[in-house]
Amino acid sequence: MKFVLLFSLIGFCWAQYDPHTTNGRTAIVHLFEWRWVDIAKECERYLAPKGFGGVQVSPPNENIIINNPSRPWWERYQPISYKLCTRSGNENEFRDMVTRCNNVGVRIYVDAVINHMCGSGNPAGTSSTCGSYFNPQNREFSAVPYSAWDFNDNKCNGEIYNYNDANQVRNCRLSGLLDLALDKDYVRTKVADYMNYLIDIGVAGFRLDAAKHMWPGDIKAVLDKLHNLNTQWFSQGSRPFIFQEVIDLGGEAIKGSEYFGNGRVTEFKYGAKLGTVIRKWDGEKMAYLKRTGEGCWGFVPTDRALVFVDNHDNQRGHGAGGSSILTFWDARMYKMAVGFMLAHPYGFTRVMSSYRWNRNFQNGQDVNDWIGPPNNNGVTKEVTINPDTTCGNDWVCEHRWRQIRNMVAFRNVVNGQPFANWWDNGSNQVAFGRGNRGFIVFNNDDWALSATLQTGLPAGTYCDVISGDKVDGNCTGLRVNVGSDGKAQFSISNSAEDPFIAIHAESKL
Ligand code: QV4
Ligand code: CA
Repeated sequence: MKFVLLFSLIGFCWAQYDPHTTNGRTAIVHLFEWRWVDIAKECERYLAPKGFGGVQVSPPNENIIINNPSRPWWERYQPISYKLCTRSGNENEFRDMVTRCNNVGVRIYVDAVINHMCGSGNPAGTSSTCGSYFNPQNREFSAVPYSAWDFNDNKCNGEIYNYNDANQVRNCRLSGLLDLALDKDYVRTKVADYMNYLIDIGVAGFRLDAAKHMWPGDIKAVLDKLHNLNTQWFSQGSRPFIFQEVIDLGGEAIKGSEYFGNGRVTEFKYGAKLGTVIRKWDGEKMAYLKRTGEGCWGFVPTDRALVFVDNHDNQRGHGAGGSSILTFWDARMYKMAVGFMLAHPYGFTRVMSSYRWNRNFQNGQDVNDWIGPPNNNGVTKEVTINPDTTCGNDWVCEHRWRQIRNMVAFRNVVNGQPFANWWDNGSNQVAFGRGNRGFIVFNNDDWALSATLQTGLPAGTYCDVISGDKVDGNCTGLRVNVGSDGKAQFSISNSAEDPFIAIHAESKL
């Protein structure tokens, strides 16, 4: 009996930190602004076979339609109701996506915008993706319904100005967005009903948008109302996976650790640091990455961290991280950063998948940072797939880049293996392994790397999964010969297309 109790307790305490991926898959992809029909297809044709654990989808609930500027991506962060209709699709398409993805072992995580409704300055009307009526002036959202009683105007009648005042950060309006009174059971119940509707459809968990702007206790009150996951795809008693968007780079009243009781927390310091190091700014060197993780840099503990190189905000100058953040626009450095993140054991990892837009920098600011997804007169374009497996219609599909796709597989192969065999040249040439299952080498110096390194791997010939693939018992890219002593010779030119090499147990010939 005692053993059973212990087991259930362990199971219980892991609950909301566990992404519930199938066969221990270790990374999810944010298919930002993708349509539900395209995500369903991507689960079946790509994400399942390539070992992706799941997909973070854009907010599926009804949002305001903004026409000035023309349909910005951020209109989806201004809820009008919890009806499932947006530019990504309708409820039937959402249901079909969740079912088809779950059926091939790929989870769906919903971006839940529950701190607020639309901006206070918008005109009343039915300019919304489901046509529901709303009136920001009198706080009326008739399709929920919400009224003035359900907002925080009596606690704070203004915007957040001082991020050192926890009360302001939680009770005032973030960028003028009408702030919900999540201390009220009526509001908590409306939010929980929305999330339970999604849970019953089959989603595996949630990204809690603007979590910093909600009291941890109010979030917990909502989470306590949530159903267990749908037993059609999840084991009995599974709790929704929760990761909270809390931007904490230090120096503010709100700390990410306040939210650990509710679930994981986004660690923005990770992408900011990695970007600075790989850009070699501020005298940073990759050799300093030897002690990455909570120990050395005050990061969120690895079992509470949701980590990423860039996200939909900071890839376009919104949110946190500043100019050090690496994105698909800086492809060569970006692949190194994503490769490092996926090879290192720290955190639960999320890969960004973006669309291109025509950036227009004026005084260092991209004045086109608002531009929404590729579209025809507001209708989001299909994700077309080219013969070379890249995406068309201006979808970037970073998750389909060989170097990134193969590092997602690398992370699965080495899952559970310890960080080992670190080597560096005191500058920007570094290498490390994961037990006896994987090894990676980077050359980010301005001269060639040539070194014989202890990989920790069994003797044999391995295909480098950065320069190519293992196909029909052959390597389409570089080969690495590991001797019986586990050592291998590595040469990486500093002008190589991708100046890093990665090998693992499943790329062995
Ligand atoms: C404007 C004025 C306000 C005025 C208001 C009146 O600036 O002073 O009171 O009108 O209506 C858009 C516009 C913004 C506008 C606002 C409300 O950009 O100018 O205010 O709408 O009308 C995204 C975008 C925001 C966008 C918002 C809502 O980044 O620009 O605001 O969506 O459409 C902090 C938070 C963090 C947050 C980050 C961006 O701690 O939680 O800022 N990140 C999340 C999401 C992000 C989203 C929000 C939160 C809000 O990742 O994408 O903001 O849901 O760091
Ligand atoms: Ca709030």
